[in-house]
Amino acid sequence: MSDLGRLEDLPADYVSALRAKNLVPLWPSLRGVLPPNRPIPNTRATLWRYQDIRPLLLQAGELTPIDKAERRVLVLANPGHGLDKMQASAAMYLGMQLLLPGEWAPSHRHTPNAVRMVVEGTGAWSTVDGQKCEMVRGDLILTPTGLWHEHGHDGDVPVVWLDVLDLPLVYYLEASYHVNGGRQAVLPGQGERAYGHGGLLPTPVFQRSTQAYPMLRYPWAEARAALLSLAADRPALDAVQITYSNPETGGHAENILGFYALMLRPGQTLALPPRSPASVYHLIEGAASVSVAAQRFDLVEADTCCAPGYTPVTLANPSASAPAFVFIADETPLHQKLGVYEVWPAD
Ligand code: 1HN
Repeated sequence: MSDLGRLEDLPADYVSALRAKNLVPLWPSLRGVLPPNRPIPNTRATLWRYQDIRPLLLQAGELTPIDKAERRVLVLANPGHGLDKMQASAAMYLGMQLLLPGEWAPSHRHTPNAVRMVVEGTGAWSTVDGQKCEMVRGDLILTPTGLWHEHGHDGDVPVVWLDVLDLPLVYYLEASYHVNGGRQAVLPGQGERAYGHGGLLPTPVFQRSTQAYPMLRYPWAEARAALLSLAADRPALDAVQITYSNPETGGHAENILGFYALMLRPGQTLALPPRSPASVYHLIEGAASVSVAAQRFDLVEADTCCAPGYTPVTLANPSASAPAFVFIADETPLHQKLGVYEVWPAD
């Protein structure tokens, strides 16, 4: 492979003449935008410990009232992208949000898709598209693009959740904006109950739902039970993993990011092959190590880490007796839709 010409190899007045006409030569930058054999990610393997986040988040609760914050969030920023970019990866944003008893985070809707993974506390709820979703540790609550959402808290302890959004991508597309609204009318019934029984879909007069997002709350009790029965039924299965899916289409729950729960059996080590999407690991229950290439993070409950794409990730459960439960978010639906999804053989 020959070295390509550098910008400095060109006469300065030629480069100026180009720039004056909004033109630039490709060849000095070609290897940067198209590196040989593998991408050079900005995303760095990064760990955010809940024990570090929690006191600082509670301090934010004292420093900034909810009406001065709208959403009281500490962003889990990846230093590889620059902290000000508020990115965990190219397409993923992560934040820890605090809602105190009696507080209300007003209704709005926006183009980026969000999900909440509830981390601690009880008594809070998120109303999405008129569905009042109770927030219980480990629950996944969707806030898909364009749907009204607000959060409230009728309990008496702080509630914290992890927000995962595709904000960096939607912002990059210059498509990110929000609209404020008034308090939503709460519709009767609990959306997830209608889809809470495997393979059985509501079909009034033989009609399937035409809602783009028919299910908004995925209770942790259901996901955990599904993982335990999968593990019990298939003792030889390595990856005891479920995908949070749209029950009407069978596809991913949201269009851009993918969401999964994984159970590691006691003592299990699970090697994942390098895949093109970046990924995020949040420990719901138990203990787990996440090794990203040569870097290893030992997660305790509520810790979160991320891995760049095209990198092998190995998960391990150090406990000899208890399973570990990990929530995973990644960029798989996006990569698949764009046709750039790849799985590489493990080295
Ligand atoms: C947002 O609307 C929420 O509704 C949380 O709770 C985090 C981060 C960026 C943009 C919008 C929420 C957000 C957000």
